[in-house]
Amino acid sequence: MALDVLLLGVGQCGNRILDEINKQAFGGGGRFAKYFSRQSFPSNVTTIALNTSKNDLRELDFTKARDRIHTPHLHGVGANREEGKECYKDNRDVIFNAIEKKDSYDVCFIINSAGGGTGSSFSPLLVNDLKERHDFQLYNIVVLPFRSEGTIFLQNTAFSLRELSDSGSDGLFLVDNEFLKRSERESIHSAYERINRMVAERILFLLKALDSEMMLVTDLGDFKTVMEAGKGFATMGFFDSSDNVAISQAIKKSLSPSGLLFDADIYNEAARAMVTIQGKKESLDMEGITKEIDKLADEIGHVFKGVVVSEGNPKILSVVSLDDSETLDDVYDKAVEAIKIEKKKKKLREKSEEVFDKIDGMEPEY
Ligand SMILES: Nc1nc2c(ncn2[C@@H]2O[C@H](COP(=O)(O)OP(=O)(O)OP(=O)(O)O)[C@@H](O)[C@H]2O)c(=O)[nH]1
Ligand SMILES: [Mg+2]
Repeated sequence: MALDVLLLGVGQCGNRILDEINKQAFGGGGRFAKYFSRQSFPSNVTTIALNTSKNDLRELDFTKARDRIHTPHLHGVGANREEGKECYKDNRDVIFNAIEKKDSYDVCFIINSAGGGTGSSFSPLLVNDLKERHDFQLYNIVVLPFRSEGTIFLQNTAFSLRELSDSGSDGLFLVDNEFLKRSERESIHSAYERINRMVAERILFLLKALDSEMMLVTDLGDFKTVMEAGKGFATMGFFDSSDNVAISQAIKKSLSPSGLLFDADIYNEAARAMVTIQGKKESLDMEGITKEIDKLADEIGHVFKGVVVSEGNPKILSVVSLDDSETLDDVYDKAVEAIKIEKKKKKLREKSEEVFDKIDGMEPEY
């Protein structure tokens, strides 16, 4: 039985990643593929893009018009999470009418940035409401800002992650723009596109890993057990292998910094893991796979293993829940500084109003 999956992309970042998922699922068949081709998802996937900004929604190329839900608020909420929360509450019915067109799902992923206003404020409330009304598993995919993006984005990140963690979510996958950026020369636009491609590829692989009917596969139960461990945060690793890479090496690569979406010291910070390998039969050295996974389990604890026979050289997806995170600690230290700066500025603003007091009771003389 195929899984029923709900993918929600909220705010600009979430919308774009969702659109990239749709693009890859359609086989990248060009701008108009949505009009004639069928999604090649293994599961029954419903995709919904939610945004306060009509323009952001209009930009999407691969997400059907009926899957785009507009909850109007100017051109977005301008990174103001309080306005975002109000807007969510005003539009709850519209949102749930779209989501509940279908009776039920097995699992849901909500994708958004932590730094912006719309996605970061909608998603904790959405999780709360969804968990109250349904009993499917629900995970968040949250994109952390470049650290240079400013105080408001950092402050939003800190509060949004805390709210998500209290919302009843079954786990948060972190995607770190800062960690994934390359050189200063790469434009922000191409960095976004590259990062979005990475995230989309991993999510599609994960759906395949959870929804395969072969032997030795990982399933939604294994995934749940991995995500239940640790502090509720997780990273995802990936490696697309070529001919002359040994499988043990490929597994290691998927867990190395070049494969991860969020920086983690796997051997010290991991709680549990799930490693799924997909590739042509001849390339799947089962002994090598078992040996490497056992070694990993010795280091970090339980590791679920899945093997899916398909075409091409081996591809590896690693899902790792985390007990600790030095990177996240650092984000919160920076957020505290950011909040202090904003506080100081607010005080200054209040003070600057006093300048008008100087002419209280006076009139212009001509
Ligand atoms: N990886 C990635 N990050 C993005 C993308 N678009 C925006 N971001 C990041 O998301 C944060 C900004 O949040 P947005 O998602 O644009 O904000 P929003 O949810 O639309 O909220 P408002 O615009 O404030 O209403 C920043 O940290 C950006 O770096 C994208 O396409 N890919
Ligand atoms: Mg926006």
